[in-house]
Amino acid sequence: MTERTFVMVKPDGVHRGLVGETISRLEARGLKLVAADVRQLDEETAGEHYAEHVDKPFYDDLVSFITSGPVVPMVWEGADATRQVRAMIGETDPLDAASGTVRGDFALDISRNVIHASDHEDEGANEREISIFFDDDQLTSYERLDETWLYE
Ligand code: FUP
Repeated sequence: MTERTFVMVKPDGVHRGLVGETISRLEARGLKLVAADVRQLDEETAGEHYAEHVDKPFYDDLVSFITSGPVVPMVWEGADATRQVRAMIGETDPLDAASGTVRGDFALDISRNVIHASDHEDEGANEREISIFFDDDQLTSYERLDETWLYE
């Protein structure tokens, strides 16, 4: 099913120059970039994004880190985009993330794992997260020229 999913390069990924690498991987896979931005999050947005973790011991560090520098929030579209992207970013803890995934190739520490993507096991997380970061009119609809070669 064609769907949209939310992806964000975190401050460590931006500072380490991994924005292009991340976009390249998703683009080459065939996913379609429909929104992207560079911004620094305020505490309110960070709190909304990480609301499910508010009672966790790592919450304060999480918010302080994600607001500490620039992030690159994006929306990507494609068949089963949420699951496809999650497979490409790897497990939350880089120690468990397979080589070939973004976290498995570029991260060592769970709290500096380069990238966020909506979880396909959390029903509706993709749409909910997209709406925190983008208005509907910021999501661009277009066809990629190679779409006939990406899908049957
Ligand atoms: P993910 O969906 O893979 O980004 O992971 P979670 O939503 O479970 O966690 C969000 C972020 O919290 C992770 F990216 C890193 C951070 N985290 C910790 O710092 N320590 C933990 O024990 C678990 C998560």
